[in-house]
Amino acid sequence: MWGKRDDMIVHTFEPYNAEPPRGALARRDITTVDTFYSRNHAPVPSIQTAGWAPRVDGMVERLATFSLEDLRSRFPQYTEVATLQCDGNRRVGPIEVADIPGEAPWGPGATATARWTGVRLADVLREVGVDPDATDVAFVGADVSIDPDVGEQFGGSIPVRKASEREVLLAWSMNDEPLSAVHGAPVRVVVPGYIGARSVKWLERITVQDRPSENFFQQSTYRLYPPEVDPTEMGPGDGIALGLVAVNSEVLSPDDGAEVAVGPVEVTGYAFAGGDRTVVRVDVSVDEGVTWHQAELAEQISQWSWRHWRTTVDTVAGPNTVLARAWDSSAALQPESPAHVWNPKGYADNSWARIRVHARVP
Ligand SMILES: Nc1nc2c(c(=O)[nH]1)N[C@H]1C(S)=C(S)[C@@H](COP(=O)(O)O)O[C@H]1N2
Ligand SMILES: [Mo]
Repeated sequence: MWGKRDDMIVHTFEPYNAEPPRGALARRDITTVDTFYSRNHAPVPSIQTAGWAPRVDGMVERLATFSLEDLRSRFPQYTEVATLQCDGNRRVGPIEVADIPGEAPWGPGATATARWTGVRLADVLREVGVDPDATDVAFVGADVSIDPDVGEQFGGSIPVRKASEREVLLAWSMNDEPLSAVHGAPVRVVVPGYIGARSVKWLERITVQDRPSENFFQQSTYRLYPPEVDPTEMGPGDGIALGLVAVNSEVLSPDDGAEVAVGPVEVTGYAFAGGDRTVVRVDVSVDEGVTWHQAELAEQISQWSWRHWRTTVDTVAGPNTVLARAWDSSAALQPESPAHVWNPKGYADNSWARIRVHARVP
């Protein structure tokens, strides 16, 4: 379905929400398109590229529309390797702490990295002329939520300052192939370092304005509420708007619950730091965090990408727990447990990675 591998873990078919098993992400800097998770709030819209031309409006000197051909021919083309991470990534952790009704139990697979090609949003904004009093750039996609409580197109915004950075793209290509329908064709936004929700797919409209987007998906979802509140009683603008991604990591191999041979076992995983931070260290423990040792970090392939890591741990016969925790370039460290980060919608679980393996004596 949607060009994805057969072993995707499908949370819902319509809208399509699916992630690969963790092992499928292991050891590869770039995630193949068939393995890249997909997160959708509405049915995938069918868009004819001919006739499609997103419009730029709001606090600009010149209203404009740009077809795919306009974007390709009028602006220089750039490629960025960037990781996308959904804020529901790893929600399965907080769900184990206390139930989170109505939210899918995403594992660690709602994180993936691609090579995105397109034009810089900054170049497009320069072309239309941004009012100096503008503070935010809002995006709207073509997909309309089927939830009667929502009933609007997907959208969200980022600060003008971020929108003017070179890494933010209007992309038509993923891993050197044309963007597929489920990933936002003809053109999507890619906002490296920000929660996946801001990388709006099926881009239809860009509005320069003096406040954050009023869209449901900016004001009423992707908000961090305090643990004691009932999320159904929250209104637009309540809680903290999620934006920059916090440092996070996961074990990718062996699989959680795997059987391994007793003795040395190779452990691999990813670590990711949002904003313009990078991963600088990953620690691994097999004694519940009493002692740690540093994993070997793979090269940072782009400022905006995850970093893979590997190490060898010594397992003892029977059950073993493997923990991992990453540090970023601001010296931020992952918090210990999902209980520490629990919030009523289960967003932003960046607690220590924890898997169990069973070591067998041959
Ligand atoms: N138009 C539109 N854009 C969207 C979404 C959506 O539902 N509609 N989902 C967002 C969310 S929450 C995430 S995490 C990413 C997922 O991108 P992907 O499906 O290409 O992996 O797209 C974002 N952009
Ligand atoms: Mo997301």
